[in-house]
Amino acid sequence: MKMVSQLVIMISTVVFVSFCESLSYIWPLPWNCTWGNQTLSVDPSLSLLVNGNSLIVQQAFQRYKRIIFKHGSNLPPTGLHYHINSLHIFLKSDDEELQLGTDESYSLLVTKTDPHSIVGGITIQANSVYGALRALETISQLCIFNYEAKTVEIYKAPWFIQDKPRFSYRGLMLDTSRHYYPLSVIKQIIDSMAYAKLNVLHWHIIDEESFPLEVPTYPNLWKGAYSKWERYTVEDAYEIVSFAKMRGINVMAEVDVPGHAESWGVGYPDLWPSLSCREPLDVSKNFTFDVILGILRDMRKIFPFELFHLGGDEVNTGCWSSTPHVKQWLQEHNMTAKEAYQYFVVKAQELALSLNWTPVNWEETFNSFPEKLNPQTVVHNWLGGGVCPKAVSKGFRCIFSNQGFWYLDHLDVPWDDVYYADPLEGIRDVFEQKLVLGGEVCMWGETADPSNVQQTIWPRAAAAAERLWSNKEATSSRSSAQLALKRLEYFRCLLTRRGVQAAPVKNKYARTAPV
Ligand code: CP6
Repeated sequence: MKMVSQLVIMISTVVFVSFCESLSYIWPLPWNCTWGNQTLSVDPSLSLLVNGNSLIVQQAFQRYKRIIFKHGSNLPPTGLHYHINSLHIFLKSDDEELQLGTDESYSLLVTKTDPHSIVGGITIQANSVYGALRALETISQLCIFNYEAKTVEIYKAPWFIQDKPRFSYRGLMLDTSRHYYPLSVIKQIIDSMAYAKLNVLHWHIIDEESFPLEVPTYPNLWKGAYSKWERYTVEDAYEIVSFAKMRGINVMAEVDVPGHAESWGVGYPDLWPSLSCREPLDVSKNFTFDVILGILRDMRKIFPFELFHLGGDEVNTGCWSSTPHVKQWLQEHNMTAKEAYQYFVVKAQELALSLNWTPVNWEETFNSFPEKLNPQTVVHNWLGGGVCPKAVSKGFRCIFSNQGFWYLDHLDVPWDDVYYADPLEGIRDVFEQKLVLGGEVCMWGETADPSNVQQTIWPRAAAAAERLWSNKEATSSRSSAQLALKRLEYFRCLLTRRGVQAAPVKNKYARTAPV
C-alpha cells in the first residue's frame, strides 16, 4: 500500500475522480477510477515483471499481449516518457488455489515512465493471481489500436483504478445435454466469460435427452449420449476445468436428480421405474443410489470446486405413485410420493457432502421441504417468485437466476431488463444480503447449439456480469441508461473483435450518431 500512495502522489494531471465513466469504456464498470489527459503508447515488446512463479499469470500475460497487439503494432516513437514498455505485477501471494470467495480485487496504475523511478508504465497490485487476471482484462480494454499511427495507445492517462467484485459468484450455465458442444466451443465461451469477469461456469452436463459424460465406474451411462462423437471423456472434462482455471473460472458441475434423468436408463434400464415411467429415477432401488455415488466419486476427481449442483427441479412424483412396485415400496416405507422426493434429495445431498462438496439445489427443494435440507445447501433460484429473500431469512445461501430476467433462452427479455435485475431485490438486512452469493445467467440448450449459442449469450450476459461485478449505486439509475448502453455497445464490439459472435445490442433507445 505504501508504494501505491507514493504512486498516487506522482499523478499530477488528474482531471476526474469518479465511477469510471470516461470515454475509454470498461465493462464491467470498475469501482473507483481516476484519469487524466495524456496519451501513452504501448510497446509491442511489453515485458512482464512479476514476483512469485505463477504460470497462470505468465500465460495470461501472453494471452492478453496477443489480444492487445492483434493488429500488429509499429514501434512507438522512442525516447519519450509517453511510452510504456513494462508491466509490473505485485502479488501478495502466488498461491493458485481457486475457490468461491478467492480474492479478485486489484489496483492498477498506468503512468508515463518516470526516469527517476523504477515504476512507471503499468503497475498491478493484487492479493491473488486471480486479481491480477482481472486487472489484465481491464488493461486490455484500455489499450486501443490507433489505425492511423498503427500503434496501440492508452488515452486519458494517468489511470488509477481500484476494483473488486460485488459478488463472489458470477455464473453462466451451459446445458450440454439438449445439444452437444465440442470442446472448442466450450473453451471459447470460457474465454468470453473472462472478458466480462464472470467466474463460474455451471456445467449442466446431463439431462433427460442425453448423457454425454464418461463415468468409468458405470461405463454404460454414456450409451445415453446422442452419438460416439457427441460425448466428453474424463480427459475432456479435465481439460475444460484446467482451461477455465487458467482464466480464473471455477467449473460447477451438475447432476440433476431425481428428475431430468431419463437418459441414464439407456445404459441401465433398471434406473427407470418402468418403460412408461422413465423419470424420476427409481427411488425404491438401492442400485439408483449406488449409481449416483459412483458418478459423484468419479466426478470428484475432475471437479475441485467446493460447490456441486444436484438439481432437484421439476420432479414428477405422480410417475412413482402410478408404478406398482414403487407404489408398494412407498406403502412399505410409510411415505407419500412427495416425501419420497424429499428422501431422494436429502440422500443425494448426503452423498455429495460425504465427498466434501457443498450441495446446490434448484429452488423447488427449498420450496417443498426447507427444514429438511442440509443447512449448508445453496438454494438456486429460477422461478419468478423471489425465493432468495425467503431462503436467506432461513439462513440458507442463495444464487439468483430469476427466469424473467436471467434466462438467456427467453429471447424477448431486453438487455436493460437483464441489467436492472438485482440479486439483492427484497433483502434489506445486511447479514442476509451476505448470504446471497451472487447470480447466474442460464443458457438452456433446447434452442441453442454451436450455431447460435454465442449470439444468444452475448451481449445480455454482459449486462448481468456488470450487475454482479460493479457498484450498484454507480450502475442502477435509469438516467445512466444511455451511458450504460454506449459502453455495452462498445463491449459488444470488443467481443466481436476478439472473435466472439455476439449479437448487436437491441435497445429501446435511439442509437446516437458517432461522436
Ligand atoms: N431443464 C432443467 C430445463 C429447465 C429447468 N431444469 C427449464 C425450465 C423452464 C424454463 C427454462 C428451463 N429446461 N433441467 C428448470 C430449472 Cl422456462
